[in-house]
Amino acid sequence: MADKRDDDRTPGGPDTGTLTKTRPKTKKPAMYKVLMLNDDYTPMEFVVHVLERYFSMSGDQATRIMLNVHQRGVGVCGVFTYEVAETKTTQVMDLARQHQHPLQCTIEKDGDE
Ligand code: TYC
Repeated sequence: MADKRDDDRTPGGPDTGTLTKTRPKTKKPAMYKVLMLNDDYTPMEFVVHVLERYFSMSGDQATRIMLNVHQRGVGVCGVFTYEVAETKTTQVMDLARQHQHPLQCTIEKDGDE
């Protein structure tokens, strides 16, 4: 014999309810790329130093990124939350200014999140 509850599955019957999907309360923050721009005057060693110091790159990694920027005009130093990206950009620009190098960094919203 069928369970009595099977008969109750009619619209408005006792088993009717609203199913709410539980959404995680945490949302991934938007991410931002720190871009470094090429120029004709900033010494290569300075750019490598900046990449090691502010973007925690190894010497090899920093040299590769620097040469990439030198050849292509622009390159990605890393992807961070907005505040971190902004802080790093400011730190790089401040150090460059102190050394009177025209090195430029910019921030761009990361597309693929
Ligand atoms: N083009 C510079 C030179 O020949 C080196 C350089 C590389 C400068 C990367 C900026 O973001 C940069 N000295």
